[in-house]
Amino acid sequence: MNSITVDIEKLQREIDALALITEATPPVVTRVLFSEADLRGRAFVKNLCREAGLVLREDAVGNMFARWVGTDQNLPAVATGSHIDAIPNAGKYDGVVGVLGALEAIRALQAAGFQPQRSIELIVFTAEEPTRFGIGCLGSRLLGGVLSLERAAALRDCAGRDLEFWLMQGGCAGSLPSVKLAGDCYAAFVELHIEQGPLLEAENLDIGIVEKIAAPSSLRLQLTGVGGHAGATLMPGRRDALLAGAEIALAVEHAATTSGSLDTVGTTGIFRIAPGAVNSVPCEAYLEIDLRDTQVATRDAALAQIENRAAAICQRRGIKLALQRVNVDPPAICNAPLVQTVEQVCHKLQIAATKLTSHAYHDALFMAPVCPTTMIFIPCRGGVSHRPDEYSSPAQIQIGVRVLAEILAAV
Ligand code: HGY
Ligand code: MN
Ligand code: MN
Repeated sequence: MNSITVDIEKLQREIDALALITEATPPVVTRVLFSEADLRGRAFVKNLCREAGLVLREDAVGNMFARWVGTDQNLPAVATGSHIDAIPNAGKYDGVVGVLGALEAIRALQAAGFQPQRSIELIVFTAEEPTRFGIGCLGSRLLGGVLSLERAAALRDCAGRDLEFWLMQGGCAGSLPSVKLAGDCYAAFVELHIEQGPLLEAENLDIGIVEKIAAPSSLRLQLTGVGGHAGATLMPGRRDALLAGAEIALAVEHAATTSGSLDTVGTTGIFRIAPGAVNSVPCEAYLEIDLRDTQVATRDAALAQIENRAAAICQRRGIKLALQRVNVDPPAICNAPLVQTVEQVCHKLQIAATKLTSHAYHDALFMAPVCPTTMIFIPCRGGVSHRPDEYSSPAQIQIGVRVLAEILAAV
């Protein structure tokens, strides 16, 4: 095989082009599951995969698979990939670097004359972001069989539309049970992703090799109080759903900041009220809470504290509380030999790398129980992500793709 050269100019043009496929106004990127922009983004990526001569298929929930067929079909493939869906007000690198960068890693290997023995498969996972149904990693959960078909069928978006409705919108075909991967389908899964944190930049490192992915959880709370006229409803006896929600949001912050662990992070990312008139006492409040930690015990203790506080707050304020645990997931421990292979590649290429824990979750979290898994992180400016000013430089992306190409050839 000749030397591997990453065409970073071509890759950057593709990243920039995909960023223009958005529900928002560029440079803001928003692509929610099976929205018109998400469908255009998927078509854009599929075309690039076809141009690279990859064999495409899509499963019943829209996970996309683009395979470079190897010479030995009996060997399990090596997989890579990430997501192209994006939350509201997002940037253009989260997920996309792991999809278009993986495609460029494959093209670089093709150009170097590499002929894979085991197939190399690029996966574009459906709905890594939780925006549509409130649960993240929908596609990889179903691939790994960790989301029951009953739970999947019961998912609803904020307008009450179910998964079937959105699968129709996405043009998906097939049955949900067919999505689950067979046990020995992949020899390894390696996901390239921006760090979404400050460590690599702060320590002037080029690559992070993920050993562990933090344990995510999320809650949905529907608070029902009693509305009324803002002028005529005196303060004593009010049952203001917004104020109960506000106390709960502060309880989330308190649980996270007093857990004893800096890794406990709690966010009330969605807080809607009704009826939403300045002269009407809020009778409804809807909250979505995201809580994580690298240690399950600490996360679970904080979660229980939040649930208990929410119940007590609503009890005291005469508010009806409907609380749902949307997901409570274990952390993922990445495959040590695979981590070591990435370390050796970085050493061979004289790339400054370190092992680390991912505080963000990724599809790799649900691929880890399926096959040996790790992630390759590249720095992002100021550790910023889930914002339009998210940024990784072409040079940083090029190094990540270069390392990924070596890994795909080495596994
Ligand atoms: O929220 C996360 O950790 C991921 O970026 N979806
Ligand atoms: Mn994200
Ligand atoms: Mn991501």
